[in-house]
Amino acid sequence: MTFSMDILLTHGYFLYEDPKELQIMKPYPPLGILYICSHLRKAGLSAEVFDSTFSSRQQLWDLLRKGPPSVLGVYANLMTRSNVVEILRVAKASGWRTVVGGPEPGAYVEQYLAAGADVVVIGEGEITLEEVVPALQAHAFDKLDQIDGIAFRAAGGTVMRTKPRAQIKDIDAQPWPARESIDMTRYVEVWRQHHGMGSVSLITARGCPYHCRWCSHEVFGKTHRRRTPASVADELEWLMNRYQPQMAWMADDVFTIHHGWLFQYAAELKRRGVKLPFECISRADRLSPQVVETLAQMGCFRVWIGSESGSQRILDAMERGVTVEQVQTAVALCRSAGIQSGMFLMWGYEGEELSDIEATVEHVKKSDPDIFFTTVAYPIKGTPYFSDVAERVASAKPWSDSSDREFAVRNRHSRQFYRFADKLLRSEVELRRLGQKPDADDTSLAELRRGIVEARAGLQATISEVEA
Ligand code: B12
Ligand code: SF4
Repeated sequence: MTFSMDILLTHGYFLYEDPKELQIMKPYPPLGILYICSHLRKAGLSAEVFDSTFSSRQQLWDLLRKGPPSVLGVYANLMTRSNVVEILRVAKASGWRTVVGGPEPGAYVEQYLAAGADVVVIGEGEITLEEVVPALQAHAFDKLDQIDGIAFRAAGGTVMRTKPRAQIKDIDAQPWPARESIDMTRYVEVWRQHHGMGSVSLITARGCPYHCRWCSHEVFGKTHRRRTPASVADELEWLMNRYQPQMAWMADDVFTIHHGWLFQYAAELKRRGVKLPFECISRADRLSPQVVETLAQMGCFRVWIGSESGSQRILDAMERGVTVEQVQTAVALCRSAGIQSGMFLMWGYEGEELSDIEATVEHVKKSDPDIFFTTVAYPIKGTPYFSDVAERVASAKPWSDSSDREFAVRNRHSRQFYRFADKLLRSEVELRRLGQKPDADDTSLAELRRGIVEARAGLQATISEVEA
């Protein structure tokens, strides 16, 4: 990597240090910093990316210490906080000027500044960095107050926040992510080796206008901007020619959000004779029969649906804007079109009672998705859900060593309670599946029934245990 650069961009995700991720082995490139990199290059700045995914922190430390120091930009999300804090520490000790951005720092401005960031970028990074980089290079800290969309510590130590940065109007005019600045082939290869299919990712839009109370809107607010179908098709075709993937992940928040756009995009791919299997995320209410049929024709093989709960009362409390029946219908539609469905479920949202947990179990049994994942709700700072429970949020560890995922919400049921909820769900769903097979083995069925009895007894036994 050459060192006469205006900015080095990196992120705090080290795949080889994460035993869980090593089992999953489904890495995707950090599109945010790649978008920033291509933008800054187009603006005439020399930008490089140190992609931590396949590297070690020692390699990054060596690079930072070797210098010469310039400006370092680090992407941070809630999972990478402790790594980013360490990166900032090493960078500052080696004389770098530092900027952080991404979905987390805007919610923790004071903490990131205290951890060594000279500037926190709030919202989209492209235009803001175009202005921040020359200012930091020139050590013109007194000019920072003229740059929109940032927070920094002014002389005297007070934290200053400037006006919000206006969003980029025409996202199609932006250059595509600078994938050539990282070892993109390795991502595709890792996928191919572990899953038999090389995969690439791309986004077709920025921002989601819905308002699920636990979801972070830190970067794009509740806006929505789309690319044109032709531009997305161009990028997909380029990716196919350049990396020969067997599949793609459309990494949008809600790929099916705009039906008119989706039909145009499908027509564009058909006109070009382009078809690449893909997976995507959708809301259940954005999956009509025509949409599902179109997805199938385009090569979609799996749709991930945020189902969250089988209790309408809880979905309404989340302001999810979706009904339990819509989720069940969406899964059935996918099945009939030959598309797999994956469900995300959440335990422990405010107000959830045992009866809501039972409703979720019934809902998953009835829907019968191909795969489902559960998580215990965690309040991300900056979300309405966080504000709802802020007075009861507690962290056992210091900020720099923890994440919002580890928050305990005082007076909520204990972790053990939700482990029983999980066991109940998994055993009930498995029993239903196995019970439908004529050759089901009696011992396995008996074991699952035992598991269900144990889980229900566990739920009763722990119902009065709460998080402290
Ligand atoms: C794709 C995706 C994933 C993918 C892949 C990530 C990847 N490598 O691409 C996978 C499935 C792995 C994933 C996992 C997780 N994700 Co995710 N993911 C997304 C998603 C949908 C799109 C990311 C993306 O490409 N965005 C497009 C680019 C253009 O936006 P961007 O990255 O935000 O970048 C812009 C700005 O942030 C800023 N910026 C970015 N980097 C930098 C750096 C500097 C220096 C500066 C100044 C600015 C800056 O400028 C960029 C361009 O404008 C986002 C939601 C979203 N729409 O962004 C959630 C999101 C980032 N994920 C989120 C979460 C919670 C997770 C998980 C914790 C989920 C879980 N329970 O396991 C894990 C954590 C994984 C990890 N170890 O880091 C949250 C993060 C919330 C937070 N406060 O941190 C988000 C925001 C979803 C949400 N609305 O809640 N995720
Ligand atoms: S959870 Fe999904 S649909 Fe809801 S606001 Fe977030 S991105 Fe939008």
